[in-house]
This record gives sequence, structure tokens and C-alpha cells, in this order.
Amino acid sequence: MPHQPLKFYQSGSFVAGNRLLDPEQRSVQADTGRSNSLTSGHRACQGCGEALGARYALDAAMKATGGQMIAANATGCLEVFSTPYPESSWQIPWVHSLFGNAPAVSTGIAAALKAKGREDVRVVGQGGDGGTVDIGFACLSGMFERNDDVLYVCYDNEAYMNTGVQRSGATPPAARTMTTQAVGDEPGNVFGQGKSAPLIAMAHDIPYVATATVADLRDVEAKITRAMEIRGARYVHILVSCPLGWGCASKDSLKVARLAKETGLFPVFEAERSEVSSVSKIRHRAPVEEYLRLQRRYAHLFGDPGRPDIVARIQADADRNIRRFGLVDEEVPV
Ligand SMILES: Cc1ncc(C[n+]2csc(CCOP(=O)(O)OP(=O)(O)O)c2C)c(N)n1
Ligand code: SF4
Ligand SMILES: [Mg+2]
Repeated sequence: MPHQPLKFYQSGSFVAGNRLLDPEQRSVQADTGRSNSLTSGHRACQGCGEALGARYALDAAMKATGGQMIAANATGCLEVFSTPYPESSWQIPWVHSLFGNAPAVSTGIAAALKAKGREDVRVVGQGGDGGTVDIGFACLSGMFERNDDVLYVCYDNEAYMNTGVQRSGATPPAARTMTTQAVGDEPGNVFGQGKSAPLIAMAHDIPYVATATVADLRDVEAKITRAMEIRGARYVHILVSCPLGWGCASKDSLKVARLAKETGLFPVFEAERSEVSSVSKIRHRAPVEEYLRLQRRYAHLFGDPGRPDIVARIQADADRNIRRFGLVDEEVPV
């Protein structure tokens, strides 16, 4: 029988075709022995990208560590929807302390394990963008500069969702939140504020930094697996869509996350020791308008008369990312 190469959908998806691959190429989720770190019954909204991202990230970390892992969680949606007392959806050793100290708790667990000579047990810290880039950032920076043996995962849904959608340092320009209302000359979040946590993580010269989106779960698994091969401080920043806070349909949750990458607004890359080592190129370049129109947090930019000037500024930000990270092979205007 002539050789038939595997089709993209067979290697790129999690369904039956996945089992046609060699075992080491299969996704973690295709493995019936997966840990189901975050199991069913939790209270996340329908289409929640954070729930999906956390499950894939932690299942991949569990697989990479042979199940020898402890997770520390910041306060936020992920913690609240997964652990309504006295229930828990976590099927792994998991601890929650405070909103801002998950990196410090992770460091403490790693130090205790080291003191006990249990370096076979690995530590993952995790939190939302508010817990990571704002309130927990001093602890995180300390964890980075000491090169503590922790993987920290940020689930970035671009606002403080758990408490009712307030702006964070990761909220993009023009987005409407409860604290950046769509009023005045510059409606929504203002331009020129906020920060890029992945780039700041790189500035600490830590062994591994990566970004990913919940639209490409194979990429999430691969980056978490790679991170667990390394010792020292590692940071993975995953863009996770939030239907409630972004005002998108639950069914569009992954579509929106994919467009964040395909427009250039969210660059997907890896960096080792402060140098970008790989970028995920844009496959089908899309104008930012396609991304923005799916979300009610940007509704004030459209309609009559709308704000084409603001849409153009957001497009300029996307174009700058595309140039800066080399996200397309040739500069093709959108
Ligand atoms: C010191 C402190 N301040 C405020 C809060 C209230 N609080 C709990 S979760 C949260 C927002 C979390 O936002 P984020 O980290 O982005 O996670 P998300 O819910 O968006 O996933 C806030 C403000 C708190 N628990 N502790
Ligand atoms: S508010 Fe957003 S992040 Fe929180 S559970 Fe709902 S969809 Fe998920
Ligand atoms: Mg958030």
C-alpha cells in the first residue's frame, strides 16, 4: 500500500485521528491515562477559556512530571469556580493562599521540597492576569530573579473577571471594563498604559518564557512540556478568552482567541535566556476589526458613527507586533 502522509486534522486535533500518531506524538488529552487535573463539575461559565487552558496546561505538566507535582493557585476565577467549599475539581495536590502571593507560595513549596531532598516533585504556580501582572508581580519578579525552580502559568483574560470585570495591567486599549467605561473622547481603557508580562519575564533572563493561546491547545501542551524539561524559573503566559468579560458568544470563545493571534494583537513566541527562540507565524492574517467585532467590550467602536480612528490605532499596534516579532514572512497589508 502506498505511503499516505497524515493529514493536518489527524495530527492537529484531539479526536480519533490523534491515535494514528506514534504514542510520543499524541496529545496529552488523547492519552486515556491523563490525570484530569481539573475535572468536571466546576462552575466556570460556558466557553470559559481559563478552565480549558488550565486543564490542558496542568494535565501536560502532570504527564511531564509523572504525576509528581504540586500546584499553588492565586485567587481568581480559576480558584473560585474550581473550589466552592467543601468541593474541589482538582485531582492533584493543590493549594490556594491569597490573591497576590501564589509565586511566593510556589517558591516556598519548592524550597521545602529541596530541603527534604524531594527534587523529583515539581511545582507549578498559577493565576489570572490580575493576580500575576498586578498584585502578585513583586513576588513573581522575586521568584524570577532568584531563579526558583517553579513553572508559573498566567491565564490572561485581560481583566479582573472574578470580581466583575475590572481593568488590570493586561487590559488592552479601548476595551470596556467596569472601571474603564465607554465614555468620553477616549472610551474604554486608555492607550499607552499596561505592560507585557512575558517581555518583563524575559528581562529577568530566566531559562524559559513562552506565550500561547487557548485556541491552540497542542501548542499549550508542547510549551508546558518543554517548560517542565527545564529547571529554574519558567513562565508561560496563556491568552484565555472570557465570554462573560469580553462579551463574546460562548461558541466563539476559541475563535476569538485564535483571532487574537492571527491579527498580531497577541504574539505567540518562546524565549530562552531573554532571546526569542521561536515565533508562531500568523497563518491567515486577519484585520483587527474581525477580532474586535466579535466582542461587546469593543461595541462602542462600531455603529454610527463608530470610532474608525481608534480601530486604526489598534491595527497599528497589531502591525507593530507583527514587525517586532516577525509574525508574517512578508509584509502583506491587511
Ligand atoms: C488583596 C485582595 N484584593 C482583592 C481581592 C478580590 N479579588 C479576588 S479575585 C480578584 C480578581 C482576579 O482577577 P485575575 O487575577 O485577573 O483572575 P480572573 O478572575 O480574571 O481569572 C479580586 C480583585 C482579594 N481576594 N484579595
Ligand atoms: S468570568 Fe470569564 S474567566 Fe471567569 S469563569 Fe466566566 S468565562 Fe471563565
Ligand atoms: Mg483576569
